[in-house]
Parts: sequence; C-alpha cells; structure tokens
Amino acid sequence: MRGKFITFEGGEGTGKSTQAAMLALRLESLGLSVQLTREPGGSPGAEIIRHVLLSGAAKPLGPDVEAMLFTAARDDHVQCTILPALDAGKWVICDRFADSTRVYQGILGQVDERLINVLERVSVGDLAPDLTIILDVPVELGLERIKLRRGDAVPDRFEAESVEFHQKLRQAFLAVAAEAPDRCVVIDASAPKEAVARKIWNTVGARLDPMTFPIASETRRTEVGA
Ligand code: T5A
Repeated sequence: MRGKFITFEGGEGTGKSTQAAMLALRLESLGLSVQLTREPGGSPGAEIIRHVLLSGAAKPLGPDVEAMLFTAARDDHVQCTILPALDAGKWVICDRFADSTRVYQGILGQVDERLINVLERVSVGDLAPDLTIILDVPVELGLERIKLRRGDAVPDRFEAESVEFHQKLRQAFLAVAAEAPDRCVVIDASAPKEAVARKIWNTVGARLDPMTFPIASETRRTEVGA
C-alpha cells in the first residue's frame, strides 16, 4: 500500500523541523515506516542546490531564477527520495514543499503565477500532499526563536529579510491554507513543543487515521506519548 505524504509549512521559527521530527517518532512508535525529509534538500543533488540558495549566492539572479533552483532541487528530491519512499509504503514527512515556493518566490518575490504553476507541474506532477500542516506564530516570536538558536552566527538568505517581509509571509501562508481547506490545517504553534505536538497528532489522527494503516506483521504497535 502506498504511504502517506505529510508536509509542514509556515514562516521562520514556527517549529516545522521540531514538529516534523516529533511526528516521525510518534508514527514510528506505531510500527510505521517513516521517511523524514526537508526542502530545499532531501536528496544528494538537492542538498547541493540548498547550499547555493541559502548562502544567498543566487539572490542577485532574482526571484525567477531562485524559483527555478528551488524547482530543480524539488525535482531531484521527488524522484530520488519522496516517490520511492511512498511506493515502499513509507509515511513521508517533509519539512517544507511546493507551498513554500508559491509563498516565498510567488507571493513575496512576485514571480509570475504562470511560471510558478509550470514549475510546480514539472517538478511535482500529480503528487499532492495528503495533509499540509501550516504552523502559525506571531512573527516576533518566530524570529526570536531563530535568533536564540543562531547565537552569533550569520542569518541565512531569508532570515535576513525585514520584519515586514515576515509579516507578509505569515499572511501568505494563511491565504494558502484558506484556499485549500481539504489539504491544509493551520495550527497555532506558540505553545510549548509538546502541546503543539499533541494538536498535530490529533489532526493527523482525524485526517489520516494512522492507527488503521497496515504495518508489517512482525512489527507490533507500541505507541509512545499521550
Ligand atoms: N524556501 C524554501 C523558499 O524560499 N522556497 C522554497 O521553495 C523552499 C522549499 C529554508 C529557507 O528556504 C526558503 C524558506 C526558508 O527561509 P531552512 O534553514 O530550512 O531554510 O529554514 P526553515 O525551513 O525556515 O526552518 P527554521 O529552522 O528556520 O524554522 P523551523 O523549522 O520552523 O523551526 P525549528 O523547529 O527549527 O525551531 C526553531 C527554534 O525554535 C525552537 C527550536 O528548539 C529551535 O531552537 N522551538 C521552540 N521553542 C519554544 N516553543 C516551541 N513550541 C518551539 N518549537 C521550536
């Protein structure tokens, strides 16, 4: 049976990586096979492109070219990691996916929507997430978390953008969610990590019912967490 595909989206410091990892552990505790992955990156080729994008080296080329580079990375990631994992019956949990291109390059970068649509079709085809969890926090809180984690290190290409940019980003992700309510669920991620994880688990349970997903017969369900 083909696995399920869950994506995490949202602004900087909303807790996507943290919650993606917590959800992966919870699903594995049920005996399910999980592929935890991220964008940009998630395959050897895409990780090289990630470095180019997040270093800011491609910024002078403009948002159209950045969108193409994110797409090239996504194409490699989909072909080398996501599709093989889904075909093997794994639950794929991906930290950012196509909505990020739509929001960062499309809405914020003002890349023509027709180009965004073509790029998405080329890289993603008919692969749609079964569930997209959009984590939402006030911009100041997200940036504070990132600053705390970064310490003295230099902010990356997108962390370095203005507060106004991050405000628009937040609104754009909420708009994406409003346009696709069957696929997207917005979760307030301002609470402590464990409380956010419980809300996510309830959503995944209600939407995808992992307890009933077939598992290998030798694997027993030994769920952790409350
Ligand atoms: N991008 C990406 C595009 O422009 N277009 C695209 O198509 C794609 C795919 C990726 C960048 O690329 C852009 C978007 C991004 O700017 P990245 O380094 O992968 O860069 O950055 P992000 O995806 O934004 O990930 P971050 O790590 O910055 O944020 P997360 O994943 O939302 O947050 P997380 O989990 O790492 O947590 C941040 C800190 O907060 C703490 C964590 O411990 C950590 O220290 N934290 C909490 N603290 C208190 N309470 C909670 N509930 C907490 N949850 C987490």
